[in-house]
Amino acid sequence: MLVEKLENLKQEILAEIDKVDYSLRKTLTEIRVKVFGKSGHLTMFSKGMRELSAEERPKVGSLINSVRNAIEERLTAKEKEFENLELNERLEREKVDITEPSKGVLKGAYHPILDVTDKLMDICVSLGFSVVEGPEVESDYYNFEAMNIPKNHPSRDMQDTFFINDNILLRSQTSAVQAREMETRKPPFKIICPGKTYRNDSDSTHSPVFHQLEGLVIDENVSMADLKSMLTNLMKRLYGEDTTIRFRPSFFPFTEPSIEVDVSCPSCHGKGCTTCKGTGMLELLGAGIVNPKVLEMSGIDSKKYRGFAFGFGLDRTAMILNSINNIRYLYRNDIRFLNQMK
Ligand code: FA5
Repeated sequence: MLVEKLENLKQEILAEIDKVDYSLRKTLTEIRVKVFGKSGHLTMFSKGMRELSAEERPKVGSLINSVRNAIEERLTAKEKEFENLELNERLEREKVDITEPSKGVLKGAYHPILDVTDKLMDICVSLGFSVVEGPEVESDYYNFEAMNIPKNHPSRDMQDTFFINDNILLRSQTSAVQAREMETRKPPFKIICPGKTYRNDSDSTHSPVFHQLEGLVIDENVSMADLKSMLTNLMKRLYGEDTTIRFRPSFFPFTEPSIEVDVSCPSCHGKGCTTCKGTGMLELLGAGIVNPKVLEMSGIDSKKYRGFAFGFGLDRTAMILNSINNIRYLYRNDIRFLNQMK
């Protein structure tokens, strides 16, 4: 009786498995649970073995095993068959035609200001400078007073900036980093500091946010000749050997003597236009021999050490390098403009 029941179960389940087609493949799991699960048919037969006599038990036990093996084998074969079908289906769906022409890869590019900053930094590092950074939100002391620009001094007008309160402001020059570094470093040293600067300025060559790169060299015997030769070297390496450079006497409270350096205008190449206000040249940087008073304020012995410093306007440097005639293009994020910079 039991043997017959087991045989029927086997035939019934095998037929059921055979009937399952690919679209109903999940049914296989249901069949598996129905037969082998906790309350599955075969499990119930195994549990019922306890009630059999010692004589019947091995016979029925081996029959249960053979039914289990037969069903398991058929189930596994069917599962394998469906797995293969599924794999083929995926391979067909995800086929890549490697002979198809590519759509092209979109390449990014450095923003002109970042590009020029990197180029200048590379040149300066090759000349032995270390790169340092300072805060953009700066104290009045480091931005002005330590640079020999006391409160209410008229030269503050040249660098009208944005004040957070009476003593905190958005730095108007990277020269603020000079004072910080001179307080902590022991001469001799050579540093550059690139970064954002802010002023209440706005026209085709002035922006309220712009970028500078400050350079400072402190040593025992530095002179104006060293400064001029270093700047000429820098400019020629950046703009090419045939660049026209002009040194002009100027005034900065923190350098004495002071100079400004101009380069031929990118728009008119020296002829004179609205960008350069008819002069044919664009002012690019300020520089000079560090005022001994500034050295003393930062705790450096001005009898033993001298220094020179320079402050590049990086936006103007980028304008000249890429023949850009309005500084605002650098800040508009117009993709048509940026694409031309690649
Ligand atoms: C200074 O800021 C001095 N700290 C430079 C310096 C450093 C002199 C070390 C001596 C020793 P100046 O105000 O001239 O100097 O600015 C330097 C450069 O920054 C200018 O030549 C110009 O290229 C750029 N610049 C100044 N204001 C703006 C602005 N609003 N927008 C874009 N570039 C500017």
